[in-house]
Amino acid sequence: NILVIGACGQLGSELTVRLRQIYGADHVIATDKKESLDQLSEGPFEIMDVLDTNRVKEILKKYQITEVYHLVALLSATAEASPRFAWELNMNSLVNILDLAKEGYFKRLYWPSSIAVFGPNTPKLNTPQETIMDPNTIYGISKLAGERWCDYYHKKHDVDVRSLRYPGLIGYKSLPGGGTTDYAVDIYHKAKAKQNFTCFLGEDTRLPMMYMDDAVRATIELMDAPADKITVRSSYNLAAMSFTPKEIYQEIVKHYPDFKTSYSPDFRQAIADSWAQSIDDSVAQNDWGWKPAFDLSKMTQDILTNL
Ligand code: VAH
Repeated sequence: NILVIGACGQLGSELTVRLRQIYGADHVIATDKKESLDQLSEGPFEIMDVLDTNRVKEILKKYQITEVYHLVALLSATAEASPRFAWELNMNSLVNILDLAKEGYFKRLYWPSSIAVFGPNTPKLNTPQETIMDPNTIYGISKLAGERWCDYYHKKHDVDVRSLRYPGLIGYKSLPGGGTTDYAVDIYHKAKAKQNFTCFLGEDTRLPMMYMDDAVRATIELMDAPADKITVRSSYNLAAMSFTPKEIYQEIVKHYPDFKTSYSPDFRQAIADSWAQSIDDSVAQNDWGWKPAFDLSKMTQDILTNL
């Protein structure tokens, strides 16, 4: 059976629904610290604080879990407001889960990293899999440290942990979750609601982005790949597209000619400026056949049709 930790989050809610479609609702146990969501109602749900190791052990045994998706973290902007709690939550939860894998409570672990592991001195264009990484946000520091713990536990204890450095993820089924890339989620809601949009990043801020459908598929394809195909046990670079607030606005205005936007950069501009602008994911393509399906125009079409 599969356990999703953080099932009510932006990624967790969509990943849980997809996993249940593939493996059957009863085989995918959704957990979160807070109450469940309507879209998770057709399968088992448990309230669980990932930092409560005894509670995690109880759930792993109760449902005979073999695979864990540990998705809990404070995202970049939120983490800057609570650095110590973000470090404790993002790091202690991962190390707890890695120890449980090492002790044999389950077989395979997925844990998300991010382009936030790249920093001001990382090459910004076609950022390679192996490169300088000097993140200057607590979120990025916690994801970089987490990658090192994953690689260490794979090499020292043969833990089958797999990870992806997600670009900014854009999904329309949940509201923005405290990420620096979440302007690209909010802009669609505002366009659909016929409201004007104010972007918290400058119009030319280019960032790597990915439609949630692609991110969910990449995650499941990586977890289904044969172990001998996986050459990266820190975290794989993963890419689909890169765009600026101006470019996404110009795509949306094709559908909503009266839609207006303005730009008033805030503290999140400095976070965005420290990150890579485009990602080289050739290692993921070569190891397990990664191929994105959505570009900006196809994503915009899909979101505005379904929102
Ligand atoms: C954030 N959406 O903004 C996340 C992501 C690329 C950044 O990890 O914090």
